[in-house]
Amino acid sequence: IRNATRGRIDADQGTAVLSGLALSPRELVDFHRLLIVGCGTSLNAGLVGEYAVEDFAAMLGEVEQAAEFRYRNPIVGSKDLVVAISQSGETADTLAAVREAINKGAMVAGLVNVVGSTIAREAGRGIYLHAGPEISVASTKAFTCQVSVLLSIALKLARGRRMSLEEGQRIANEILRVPDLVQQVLEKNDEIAKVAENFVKFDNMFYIGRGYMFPVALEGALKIKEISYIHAEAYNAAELKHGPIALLEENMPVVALMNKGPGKEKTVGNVEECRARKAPVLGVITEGDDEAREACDWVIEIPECPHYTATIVATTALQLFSYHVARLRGCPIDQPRNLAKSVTV
Ligand code: F1P
Repeated sequence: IRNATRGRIDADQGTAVLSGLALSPRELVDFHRLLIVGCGTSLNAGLVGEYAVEDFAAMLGEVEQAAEFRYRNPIVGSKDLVVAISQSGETADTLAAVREAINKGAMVAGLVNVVGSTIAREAGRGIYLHAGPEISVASTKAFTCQVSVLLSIALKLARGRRMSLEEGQRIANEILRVPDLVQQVLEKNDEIAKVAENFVKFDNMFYIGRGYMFPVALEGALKIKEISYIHAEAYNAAELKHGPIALLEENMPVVALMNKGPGKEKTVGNVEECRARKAPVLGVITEGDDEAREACDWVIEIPECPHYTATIVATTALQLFSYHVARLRGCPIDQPRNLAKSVTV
């Protein structure tokens, strides 16, 4: 994370890495919409970006599945900045979305790990994440760095539009706390491994969260699917009532993102509804939050932080949780079956 943001975030300048976007001052304030495309983990990170752009900068953000983009004649043009996110920089669907956006006259930037990759070259402008190569097939640190940079972009856009210097600096300071908060989560490794023991026997899981915690639920479910082969679905917590609730029973554990922040009380209510239907619940909660703890069967505690940075902190906890479930189930964690590092067809 320190690398991705180069340790330098201040509210007024944004980060050094943002210069890769190569937006003129006029383009920076003029463009109408930040449209983010990606696949898999990169798509989930993009959703955090959409939320942050609308939350910080009050401008139109949108995230779209790169794999759908070219099949639906999307409306995109010169007033759009399209940010294509890809760890490998080679994902075929994301590359196709880049080409579609360029053909339609949009400004296109890549957010990639791999220097010189096809998306980086064709996008023409962009930001390298400096996250280093992913050793395992499933993306982990790429997500962390993608979200760090997306938060920084949102902050930069906010400063260009409406946000005061004080407010901007407050957010910048929160982003700079993230490496230490992540370190605190990593130090809970043994506790998380213990919680994971309870999940080895399950074949299905739900993940729920609302607001910024919804993309975290999506990424948590993706990681457990990819490396432990447990079928998992993520919903925004309110959506649970609109169908999925029919599946709740004692063999359908629910991972609930209940850390302190907007919507937490409502999510605690959803957890009570799950447990009333005998579904066991693992809560990701804020340290010392007894109300949330009592609502759950098991908890993973994370340090207190705003929801926008909790996207990284809570995801790290869920990555570690998935790792231990996969390990206990005897899965080949770094080389999951059927998955390729870059999906180039
Ligand atoms: C996208 C992605 C990864 C996933 C797996 C397959 O890759 O879906 O998120 O973990 O590696 O590819 P990328 O476009 O970010 O390289």
